[in-house]
Amino acid sequence: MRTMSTTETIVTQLLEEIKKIPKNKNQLQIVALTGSGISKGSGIPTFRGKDGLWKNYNAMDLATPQAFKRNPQLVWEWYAWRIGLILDKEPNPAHYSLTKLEEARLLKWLITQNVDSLHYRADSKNIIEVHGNIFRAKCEKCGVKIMLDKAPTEPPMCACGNMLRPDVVWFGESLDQVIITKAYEVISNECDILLVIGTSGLVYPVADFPFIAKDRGAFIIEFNLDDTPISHIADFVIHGKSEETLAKFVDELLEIID
Ligand code: BJW
Ligand code: ZN
Repeated sequence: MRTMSTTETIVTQLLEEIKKIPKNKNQLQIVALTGSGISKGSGIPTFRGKDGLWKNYNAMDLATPQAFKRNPQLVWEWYAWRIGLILDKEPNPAHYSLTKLEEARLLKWLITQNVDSLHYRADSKNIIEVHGNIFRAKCEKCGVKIMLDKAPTEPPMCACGNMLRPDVVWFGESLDQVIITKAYEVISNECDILLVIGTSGLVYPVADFPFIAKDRGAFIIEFNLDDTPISHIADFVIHGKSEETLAKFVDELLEIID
């Protein structure tokens, strides 16, 4: 692992590594894996750490199917509060830099654990949302899904009479089979360079993705404030706020790679 303070050095060294990949620029496949740290610069709290959501709220009371069964009103209140908070915020330079990288045809896929839609609002296209979307609600009885454009004041109801639930993945729940299969395929077979941005690497099965990519020969670059359980397998770790470091990294990469 090489920890860098300047992205210039990293980009130069990365280019040396890219030259070793037996592919030309058009075939190069960069994949991004994002977590809540990428949205911190937009003013959206992360889950863990000193200002994280789990400091003030108990995950087991709010983000499990058992919690929803016990007290759906409370769970909806919490999600409605978060929806309101997110609607007030905008994508930051880190989100936009991934859009830029995709428009340059270098970023092939963006796998996100975030439910906040900020990658969509930044106009990224090839997004795989592995933990769902906070602006979607679903009916567990009849399967209907609806979009929410504002924070609900009451738990939303389905036309079939059942209460809808947030369409996000809670602890102890399986990830959507089609989505997770696609994500594994991308990580295993369509990834030369993996950018791991703003995730603690603690939540499975996504925490395995960097390890799978590494085993399959991908080059790993991590952007985070701190070291994580992923750092020791990363080829480069760029410490700092991703809204600053990632944007700088992408600009420099695009300048040099053309
Ligand atoms: C910055 C920054 C800045 C800050 N710039 N960086 C072993 C194997 C497999 C599964 C398990 C296992 N052990 C336990 C499990 C079960 C569980 C799990 O992983 N638990 C762990 C906590 C141990 N996993 C599950 O239950 C999953 N389902 C599953 O595995 O099904 C099969 C199964 C079930 C049961 C048992 C065994 C197997 C489902 C996981 C669903 C996670 N859901 C949540 C909530 C989503 C909905 C919502 O938003 O309300 O997803 S929890 C929360 O964590 C959210 C996130 O997507 C996820 C990851 O968090 P993330 O994004 O990494 O955020 P943080 O806060 O952890 O980290 C932020 C990072 O950013 C930090 O590193 C900062 O330093 C950094 N940062 N500012 C750059 N400006
Ligand atoms: Zn229904």
